[in-house]
Amino acid sequence: MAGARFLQSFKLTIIGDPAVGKTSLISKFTKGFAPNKYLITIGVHITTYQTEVNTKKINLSIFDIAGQSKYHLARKQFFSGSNGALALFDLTSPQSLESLNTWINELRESNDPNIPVIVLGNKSDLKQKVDLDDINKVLAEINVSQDRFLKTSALDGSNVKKAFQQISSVIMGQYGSVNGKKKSIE
Ligand SMILES: Nc1nc2c(ncn2[C@@H]2O[C@H](COP(=O)(O)OP(=O)(O)OP(=O)(O)O)[C@@H](O)[C@H]2O)c(=O)[nH]1
Ligand SMILES: [Mg+2]
Repeated sequence: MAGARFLQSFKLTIIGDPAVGKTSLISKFTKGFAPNKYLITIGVHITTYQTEVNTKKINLSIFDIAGQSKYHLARKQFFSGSNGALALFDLTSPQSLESLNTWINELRESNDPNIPVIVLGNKSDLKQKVDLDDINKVLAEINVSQDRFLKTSALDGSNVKKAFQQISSVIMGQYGSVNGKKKSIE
């Protein structure tokens, strides 16, 4: 139909250790505020959100994956079909940085191995306890370039919009159709 608008949908998966701030980051982005206490995610929590890349509207299904190891077995089925990922660690937790390797490997096993990934060092409002050298080392190990790393804070909102904008834009570049004929909404 001439003049019809089209909405493309993508699956964005959020990964990282327990308590790094995945749920808080999504809430800050989609609702404008982060919960003020830790509510452990069980299994997976899915939020749909409409955003824009270069004036084109896109629909994101944001999969908030539980970080706790007891949900490990269930994870792979949630990874499947992801178009992109935000991989979080906590800037106050060296252990959460080390864990990124495992998270990324699992994600790539269940997807296009070239799936776009942006790494976020979250809790930038707190005193950082992770060395930049160690961050760069892990980025090299997981084959993510340094321009795909951002420090964020779900608490004060720093770089939160930028993180979702950047991953949306890379996803569109990699998986978006040229004329937007994936899904008609009119
Ligand atoms: N200071 C600070 N605290 C944060 C930030 N993001 C999250 N938190 C706190 O960290 C704790 C864990 O946050 P969640 O968002 O629930 O963590 P999660 O990664 O979803 O954890 P799981 O669901 O168990 O995988 C909560 O107490 C949050 O308030 C941040 O940017 N700065
Ligand atoms: Mg959570």
